[in-house]
Amino acid sequence: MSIEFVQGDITQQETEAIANAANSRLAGGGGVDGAIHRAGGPDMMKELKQKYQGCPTGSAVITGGGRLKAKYVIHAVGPVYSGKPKDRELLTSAYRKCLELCTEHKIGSIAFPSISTGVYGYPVEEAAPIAVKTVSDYLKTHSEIRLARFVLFDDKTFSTYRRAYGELEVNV
Ligand code: AR6
Repeated sequence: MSIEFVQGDITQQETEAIANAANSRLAGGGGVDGAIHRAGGPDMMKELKQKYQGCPTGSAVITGGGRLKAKYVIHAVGPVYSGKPKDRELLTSAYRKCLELCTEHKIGSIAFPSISTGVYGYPVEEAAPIAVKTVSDYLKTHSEIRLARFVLFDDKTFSTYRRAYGELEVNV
């Protein structure tokens, strides 16, 4: 199994799938969601509207990637940070659902943004260990996914994820 961390723009990734940090109305928005819809073109929103009536927090749905290099986009809905224990559960299940959709659709590589740590206010120091552990645990038991890559936009987010992965390795 392979987990990678890169700093950059997720819309440029050539993994088979990229994950999006969407909202439960699947209505598009700012941040990474806006960037993915702009780069992917209007077919993605059309498909979302045709196939799904929103998506609960902590879950995810899949569409084609439109004009992106990635064949699929997995639209995940992370929690709006509340400081309650439920946040962790919902963030874990958002990442997990993305990975389950990969298994279901025979997708061997996926790139993730840092779900919930922008507009949704989840402190990156808290979110990074949850994200990294959830993905790492899944990959250990699902060899069909050969690559999970975290694509982090800014320096602080990138270094926090790298550190979280280092600490995870120490603890296993
Ligand atoms: N590539 C990778 N990461 C990015 C990119 C990019 N092109 N652009 C931003 N980020 P956010 P959320 C980072 O706010 O907190 C939207 O309006 C960003 O720096 O995009 O889950 C949706 O429609 C941050 O580290 O997602 C929802 O309403 C991370 O992506 C809401 O925001 C996530 O920030 C979801 O909020």
